[in-house]
Amino acid sequence: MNISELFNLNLYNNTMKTYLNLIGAAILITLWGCGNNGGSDKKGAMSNAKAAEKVYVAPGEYDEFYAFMSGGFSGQLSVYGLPSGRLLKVIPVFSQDAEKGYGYNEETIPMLNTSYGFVPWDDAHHPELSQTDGVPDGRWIFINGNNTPRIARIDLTTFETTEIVEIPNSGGNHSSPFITENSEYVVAGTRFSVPFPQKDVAISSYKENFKGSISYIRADEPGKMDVAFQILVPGFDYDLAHSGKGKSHGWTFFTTYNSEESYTLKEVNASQNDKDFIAAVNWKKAEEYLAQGKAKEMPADYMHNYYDEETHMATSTKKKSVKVLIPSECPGMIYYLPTPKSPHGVDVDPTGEYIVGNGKLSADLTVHSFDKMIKAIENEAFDTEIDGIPVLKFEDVVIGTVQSGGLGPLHTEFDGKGNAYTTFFISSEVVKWKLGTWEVIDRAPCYYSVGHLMIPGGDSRKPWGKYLVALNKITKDRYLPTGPEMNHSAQLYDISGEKMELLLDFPTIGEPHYAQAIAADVVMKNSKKIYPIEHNKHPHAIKKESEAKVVREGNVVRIYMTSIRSHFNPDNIEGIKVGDKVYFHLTNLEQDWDTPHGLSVMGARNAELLVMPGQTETLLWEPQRPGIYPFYCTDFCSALHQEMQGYIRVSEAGANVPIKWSLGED
Ligand code: K7E
Ligand code: CUA
Repeated sequence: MNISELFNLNLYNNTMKTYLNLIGAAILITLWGCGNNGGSDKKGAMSNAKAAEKVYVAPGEYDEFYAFMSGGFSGQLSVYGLPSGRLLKVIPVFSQDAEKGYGYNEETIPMLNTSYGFVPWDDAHHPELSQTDGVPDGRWIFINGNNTPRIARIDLTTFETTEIVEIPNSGGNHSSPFITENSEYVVAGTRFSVPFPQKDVAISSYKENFKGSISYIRADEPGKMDVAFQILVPGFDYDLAHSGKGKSHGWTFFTTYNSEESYTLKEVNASQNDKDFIAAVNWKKAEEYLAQGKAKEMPADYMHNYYDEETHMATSTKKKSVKVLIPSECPGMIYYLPTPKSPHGVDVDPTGEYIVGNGKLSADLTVHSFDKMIKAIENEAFDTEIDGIPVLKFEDVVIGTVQSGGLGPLHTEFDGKGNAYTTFFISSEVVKWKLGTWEVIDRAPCYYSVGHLMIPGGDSRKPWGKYLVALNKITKDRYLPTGPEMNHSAQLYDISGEKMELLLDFPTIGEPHYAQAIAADVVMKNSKKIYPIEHNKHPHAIKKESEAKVVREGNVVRIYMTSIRSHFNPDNIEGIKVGDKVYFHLTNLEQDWDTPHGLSVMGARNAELLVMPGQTETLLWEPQRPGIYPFYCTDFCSALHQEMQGYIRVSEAGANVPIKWSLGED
């Protein structure tokens, strides 16, 4: 929701008028009431010197945490160090990235294949670290693509995207990819309900034809990500999710809005019901039904793309069907927990007992109890049933309400010391409150309009609980102006004491909806430095310079090329003709850490290659005009980097210049 939407809503809906006027006022205060950021105004930070000391990481020293921030509409994942806020890397995931050649070179193009063909962009919201026993284990991080529903796995030994699976029967993969306690599954609920399976119907037939889907994606084995099963659910919007932990392991909780099942002017029509739901899915039960053969095999088109680290190559496999479970045929598999008005985030505390619903149009937070929920289910104390899904009674599941005094709660995380921290978008603040007593302990303003927040390990069983990062939607005057577009902004707070203390602002890339962080030592000890050349199984790899060659196969020319400081082999090539498809298969023979070589070719309608030590990558070039074309290394690799260059001669289509290649000879 953005501000203009909120104001528009005001025009349309009288019943909400008073409330929204309040919202409008709060926004005005938030955005303009704080005034300009003059040099001496510290805006909530502790004394500059004290804060600086807490975020200072001396030259050559390491940060304490890796933070992984979603790139939102950049489609990528960025890696920051905490507490310094230094950008360490941008990992391309769903979008082509010219810097690394991702999605441009032949090896990674298949990563972006979907059932719609090559889709070089997505909107990435939620990074989610793999877990063992409910604790982030540093093996992988997953992230969702919202637009063309997908989930990606990033391997944290290489910090590369290694797997992407498309989610069929979904429209807007938002409640994703929240993980189960031992990384058994990542989940994917559809934000937009659509016809299931897809078909051509009148949009006004929504209630009859549109359905939601909740998917469980097998996640614990690299290369084997697949939709294990889907649950067909009513046509609501499934917004966010979190899996249970500890005592609630085996369950996942999904927020829903639009239980009205409206399909137009949703800002008004999907805000009518006083309560929507949290869907509680017993996935262990679903597994039982699956084993009993209760699932229907339904046709579905979706892609699974996997990057093999030994062949240095991604392949796409088309999948043809999914297993679908129907709630009315699978009693005990799913329940609805009534939750005030259009909840956004749903967050489970480290003990697994408290399920926090962040009702974005409500001022208060609603906390449900897992134990109470189980008791209500055992007593069959149901209010009603929707499409075979029992609806529990609100008073049977609710255990507490946090009277926050804030407006527009979105997301909650935990510090592992009995405290919860919730973001309030409209009143632009983080509120700290106590689990069990529900009392507010502290509040800190955010600059401005915070969405998610993140505490390292803050959605796991064992949060590190030392820092909190607020991920803000609006930047305005926080940095030097950069024209109409300002980067989004993150703010780091020290939460080790009773009061939150603002330490640092830093700009981010794209829109970091959510982030996760992990203690650096868990990840860095497994970080790879090179790809051993002897393990390179790329079909067009060569292992030494003497194997360099140029081979013509009809109008396809394959250049088997090597790079090592400071030359390519070969560096003179002749016999290429207009109309040829030229493949540069470049193997980087280096076996030292941080010694990539790049390759670019004049006029190639492509990006560079950036080849890591021991890796092979391929650039496709279709020369259009005769002439002499330089190519060169793009990454300043050595004292003689500028000399790392060569020439290719391109002749007319009908020419009879023979294929010839060389390095340092006539
Ligand atoms: Cu709240 Cu996409 Cu998780 Cu943005 S979402 S804030
Ligand atoms: Cu190789 Cu620069």
